[in-house]
Amino acid sequence: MTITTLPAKPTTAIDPTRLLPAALRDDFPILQQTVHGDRPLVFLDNAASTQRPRQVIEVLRRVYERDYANVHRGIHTLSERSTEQYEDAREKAREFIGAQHAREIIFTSGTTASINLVARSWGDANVKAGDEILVTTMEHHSNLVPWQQLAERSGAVLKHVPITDDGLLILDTLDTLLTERTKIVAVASVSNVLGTINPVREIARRAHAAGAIVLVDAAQSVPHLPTNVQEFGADFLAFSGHKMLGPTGIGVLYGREELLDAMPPFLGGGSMINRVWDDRFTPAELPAKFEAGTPPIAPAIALGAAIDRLKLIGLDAVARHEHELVRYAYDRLREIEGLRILGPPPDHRAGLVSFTLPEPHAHDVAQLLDQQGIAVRAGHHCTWPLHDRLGITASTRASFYLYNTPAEVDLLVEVVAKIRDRFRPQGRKRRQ
Ligand code: 7TS
Repeated sequence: MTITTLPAKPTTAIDPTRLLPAALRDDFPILQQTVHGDRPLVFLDNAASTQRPRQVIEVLRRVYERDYANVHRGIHTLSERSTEQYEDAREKAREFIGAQHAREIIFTSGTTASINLVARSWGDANVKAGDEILVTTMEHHSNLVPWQQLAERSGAVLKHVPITDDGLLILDTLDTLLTERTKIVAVASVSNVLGTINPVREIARRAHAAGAIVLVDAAQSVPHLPTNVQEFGADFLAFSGHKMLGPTGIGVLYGREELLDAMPPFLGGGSMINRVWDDRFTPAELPAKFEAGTPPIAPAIALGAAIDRLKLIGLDAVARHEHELVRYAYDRLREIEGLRILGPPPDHRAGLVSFTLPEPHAHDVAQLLDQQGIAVRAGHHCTWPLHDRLGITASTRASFYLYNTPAEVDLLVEVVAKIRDRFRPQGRKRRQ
């Protein structure tokens, strides 16, 4: 087997030199509140959506108060300002993920829209009956259902790379799963439930050797780990602004220029055309070809501001900070009797940890945590097949970002331990 689980090193103490400055947190007005009376808000639901710093909120406000107009249309001052800032944001996104050309950056409404664009446009043009689409057992529904729909439309076969009980991809299965009929491999760079960091570069190398292309669902990695599409060998890569300090309604599809060039437009309408006649049209050049209608102008510009912020802090430093928190959380949560952590040890995972308790149900755990001011997510996290594979119906997830602190992890662990104790079967209550 290519991947083996390393034993976790029980080094529970936090190394403060690996943490980001605590003052960063002061930039996030929303984190400065109490909930349920006097409980300071502990926001550990960052894999669902992160919060925005003042710098991003300020840019949104400046755009709407001073610069806003539709882009690529009017010959007037505000339209020129908006267009320039919108295209600047595209350039920032390009640089952030190491793409070669700004025309390879398509603004969408988010990861889901980006993946659907590829499944519809590239998929319908390239995938035929009997072809194969390869995904993994740990995909978010956003990187699964569009491929199921494509398989349904085309008659292609959907296959899955399986995982170990520890939530690692079993890469040896690629030997048989990748065939000359495989057209595309769609894989998450980081799992939103297991936290597993997948070996995307290795998967891409093997997919390319088999003649397939690769789409990387980077919703959970671009905000947290340094990303370079060329190092990944990604043909397509998708991510969302709202998971990386930016607004909702904005996301990115990166596509290799020659693939995007050959693809038919997905949505039709304004902006995506070169010329229209009564009965036909010719499409615009990239990236406009895939940006029909009025785009999310202010959100795109604010995503640029979020990228500026992340670059200033440094993605290496963000990754180090989150690794320290997740390692600490993993080591401490493991000490709670009966608690099952989903996914691999910290060395293979990004900054989140999902778990189950024998009692109570994950939703109740989340509700009890909320009463103490701690926001987590519970449920299947849009990964139903993964939960089936793990033999569970729901889990509770704590997901970290650059503003979280070791003290917040301590509180999480303390409250989870209390919940566990309170729901222990009668007669087996642990002595305090
Ligand atoms: N892919 C992954 C790996 C994700 O984690 C998510 C969202 C998506 C795609 C979809 O992103 P969207 O911005 O288009 O919605 N994940 C989650 C989550 O884990 N909890 O809420 C949303």
